[in-house]
Amino acid sequence: MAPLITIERHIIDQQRKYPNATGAFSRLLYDIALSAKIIARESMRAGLVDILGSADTENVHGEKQQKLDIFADATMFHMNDHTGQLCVMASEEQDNIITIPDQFPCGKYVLVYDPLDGSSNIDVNIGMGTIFGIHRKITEGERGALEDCLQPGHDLVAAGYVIYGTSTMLVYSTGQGVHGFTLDPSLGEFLLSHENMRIPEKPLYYSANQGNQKYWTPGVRRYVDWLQGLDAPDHEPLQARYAGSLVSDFHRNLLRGGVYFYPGDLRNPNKPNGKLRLVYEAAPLAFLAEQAGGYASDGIGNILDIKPTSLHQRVPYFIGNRNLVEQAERFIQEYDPEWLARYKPMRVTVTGKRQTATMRVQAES
Ligand code: AHM
Ligand code: MG
Repeated sequence: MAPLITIERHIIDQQRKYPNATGAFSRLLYDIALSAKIIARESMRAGLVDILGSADTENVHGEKQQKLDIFADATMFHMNDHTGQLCVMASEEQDNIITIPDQFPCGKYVLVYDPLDGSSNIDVNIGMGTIFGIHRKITEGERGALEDCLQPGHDLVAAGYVIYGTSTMLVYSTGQGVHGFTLDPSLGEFLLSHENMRIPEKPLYYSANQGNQKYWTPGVRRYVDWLQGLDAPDHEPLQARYAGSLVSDFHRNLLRGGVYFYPGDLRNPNKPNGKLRLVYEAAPLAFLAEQAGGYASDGIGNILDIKPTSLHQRVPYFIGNRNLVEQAERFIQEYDPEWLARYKPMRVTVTGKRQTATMRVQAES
């Protein structure tokens, strides 16, 4: 019988590679996995208990929150507020940073998360996910601050997601490859099922909300034509698949190859940034994509090089096989001068720093 590797064992095995590790980082990952199990259990019962449907409240983006959103948000917070590993958190569902309650000690890590991504799918039983990113504390003082949460993706020390689909999976990376674990409901354990995940070289799919095509820029429209093999005799068309749930769409493309995109558009001249949030969604998955041999871009350059200037900043997003994402950049560069003139994110390019940050935390944690 092949040995069963639980996520706990995997985390401990990784930690053993670093003689100076104190275990703080490993415990943080363990607590996130435990939060995921609780959210998974609750989402499996959606429809059976009084958890389905809207909670009649709005989040910071003016969107209606679902009850399961609130549950997932509270679970992430309560499973991580008291452990002494974190100095601050930020959630897509909260207006401001989440401080650690005064009665609990603070640690050296920062947790950013989208507790339930794709939650518009709750009522129709389509997969959703939790996305998380972990940074190191960079500010002085015991308690964390906003600046700790506004770090570029290339300073992430770990990132991951949980997908609540036909099975529940947790996929994470600490900068040493991407590893996937499937929840065995009978054991209540995440078991290693996908070691060293790599995006297949030959992609199968593209994923986008084509209902928005009317608002897309000329470059993005040409890009979709190219993905479909139009005017590209050497290029086989990709198949379209869109769940409307970023984690599900990303996970499929991670396993099968492809590109997901949610571009900026010209609908609102003052907001050319698309829909997805840099801190909670775009950067953590970009970190995973790079670790799996892929790439994520805002249409201009690496998502990981964008310095967030606000907690809920949105970014245009292209993620998946590197060649597919770079092709989007080429079309945008050539055909979208109007949009390029309006979209000006802050970039911090620090060659070589990405690896250094990861290695630093591995060595010190
Ligand atoms: P959410 O965090 O409020 O769920 O929004 C993010 C979701 C993504 O999961 C998904 O890819 C996208 O929004 C779908 O948006 P649309 O319905 O506009 O296609
Ligand atoms: Mg989301």
